Amino acid sequence: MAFTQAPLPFDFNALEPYGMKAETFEYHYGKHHKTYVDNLNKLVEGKDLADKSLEEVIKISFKDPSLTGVFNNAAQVWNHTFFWNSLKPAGGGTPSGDLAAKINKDFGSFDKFKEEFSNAAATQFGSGWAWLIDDNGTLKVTKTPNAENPLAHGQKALLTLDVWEHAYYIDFRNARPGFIKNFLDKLVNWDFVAENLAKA
Ligand code: MN3
Repeated sequence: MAFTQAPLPFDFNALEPYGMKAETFEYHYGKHHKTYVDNLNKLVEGKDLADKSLEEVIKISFKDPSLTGVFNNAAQVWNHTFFWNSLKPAGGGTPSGDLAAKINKDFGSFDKFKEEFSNAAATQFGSGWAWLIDDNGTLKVTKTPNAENPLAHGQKALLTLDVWEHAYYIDFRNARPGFIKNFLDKLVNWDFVAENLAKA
């Protein structure tokens, strides 16, 4: 059974009032993300891996140096779907309820979380991802290079930001810090983060 690309959870132009053009999604969803799905399907065709879940493929291939290509594409399929869900029109601002309390407890304050997340996203050298994760019950900020993700490390992802240059070049050119600030101010889907936190 082939892996499929999950639909984008909003229209291509839905984030235009919030700093991200339709053109970004035409390329990032329509070309980059789609290519990872197509490459993954080619790499696992006719193999046992083709019948496993995407999450299983990520965990298995991360531990096997002969499956680096499979890992890179499988993880990028998963990471991008997770990233689209981390965004919403008129998002950003502050979380509420249990999630807000947990952030305050584990980071000291929401501003401290924002500072740590911004710093991780800005200092990931080259391509990669910034994450908010649940690591055995404690919220932490991490960053990963290239396709690597919390799943591969046995951690639960709650929120991500793609900091590959293709993620921000159309809207922010080379200015990654502007992209990070815009994400936190206007785009974070805190409902998605709260749902992930509540999952077993
Ligand atoms: Mn990307």
